[in-house]
Amino acid sequence: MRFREPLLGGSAAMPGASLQRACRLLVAVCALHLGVTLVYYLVGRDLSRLPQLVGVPTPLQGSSNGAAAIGQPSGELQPRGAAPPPPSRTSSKPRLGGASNPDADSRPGPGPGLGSNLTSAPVTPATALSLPACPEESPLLVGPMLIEFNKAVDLKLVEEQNPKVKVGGRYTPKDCVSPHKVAIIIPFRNRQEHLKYWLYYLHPVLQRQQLDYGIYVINQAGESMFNRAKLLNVGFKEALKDYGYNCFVFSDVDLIPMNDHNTYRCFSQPRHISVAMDKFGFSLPYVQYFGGVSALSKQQFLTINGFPNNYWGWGGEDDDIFNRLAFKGMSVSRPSAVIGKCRMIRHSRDKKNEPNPQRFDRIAHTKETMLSDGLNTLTYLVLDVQRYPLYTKITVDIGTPS
Ligand code: UDH
Ligand code: NGS
Repeated sequence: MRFREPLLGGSAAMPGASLQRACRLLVAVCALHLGVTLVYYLVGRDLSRLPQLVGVPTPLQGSSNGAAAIGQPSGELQPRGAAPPPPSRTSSKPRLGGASNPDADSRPGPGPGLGSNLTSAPVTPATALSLPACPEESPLLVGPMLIEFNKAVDLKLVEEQNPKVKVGGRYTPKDCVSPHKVAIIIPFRNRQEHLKYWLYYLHPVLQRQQLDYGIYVINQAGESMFNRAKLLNVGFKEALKDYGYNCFVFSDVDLIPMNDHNTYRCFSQPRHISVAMDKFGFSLPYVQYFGGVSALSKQQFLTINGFPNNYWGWGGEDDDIFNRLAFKGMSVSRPSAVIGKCRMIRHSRDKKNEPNPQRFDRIAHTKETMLSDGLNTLTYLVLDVQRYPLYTKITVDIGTPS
């Protein structure tokens, strides 16, 4: 009989040789087990990093700035100040905005049209869980600001000066959770120079105010008569498809606050923000005046059936909105005339925005018309959505006077 050579020398015939072999086998199995465990550990670590590399957040990463909520493209990874990325076009096909229940449109999650690819993920970013609530008044405010319109604005520089603003003009405070999820809606047509000033002045202010905000420029397509209030209705509906905004600030493009304590947020009553405009000698032109810049919570806006759709041309639509609030038993909240000072960029009257001769008759009938003219009868066609670094521009066909 021939015995195998022992692995570690010695004679197989020695007493205890079988025990020795068994021990060696056990050590070998243990080593193999350790090796396999190590390999699994290393592979597991690499796998957990993969989503980050391809721009997909892991469940725990989320996005503390909420930018993912608006379908932030991979271009965001580029350093700011690099070659300007083309605006991110999220929709080129016309979409019909119907008179559907606005609440239905605001639901997060997949849905038709723009909402399906831009709606925020219905999860709270994990980072937010450990952040404190933002204070009632931001500690970052500076008070009165010098506002002037004598130097041209370079938007590229404005981008560089506001590195925390994400594509589409979205910002979320990093150090605290803001209860104010504000969509700022700007009615627009052919006022690019004014828009540049607005972005230059407002982005720093809104960040200091610690708001969770997004900027929406609602651009009226075509040459027909301008309709400010209808554009604002469109902004309300479209912004809600992006994110769970709970507050809507409606701002003319040519109005700039002079004091950052004038917070662009909502209050328990509808808020009038532009209460002391330079062109009115820093006071109200009349007590019911609700034009320029105002803020309504989502609920306040829904309660008045949104804004009227049938004020074509200049004037009266802001008075109609005031009437709606009054008929629903609301009052107007305002800052003081000192905090509420603001400047308007001087300009001549726009073409196709001449005074509306029907406005006096219309504001005399708000009580009846507000039920049948508003969010429940709003129709429009979205022609284009562009996500610029500092704002989202939605070009829309709102039709012509009927
Ligand atoms: N708007 C545009 N484009 C237009 C018309 C209006 O973007 O062609 C927007 C813009 O945001 C503007 C807002 O709608 O700030 C309100 O426009 P408005 O014309 O009703 O009000 P505004 O105070 O001008 O800008 C009033 C007439 C100014 C006449 C001045 C004569 N010296
Ligand atoms: C009122 C208009 C409002 C307008 C306000 C200020 O007369 O729409 O003047 O206008 N109401 C009517 O015409 C019924 S402004 O001086 O800013 O051009 O907002």
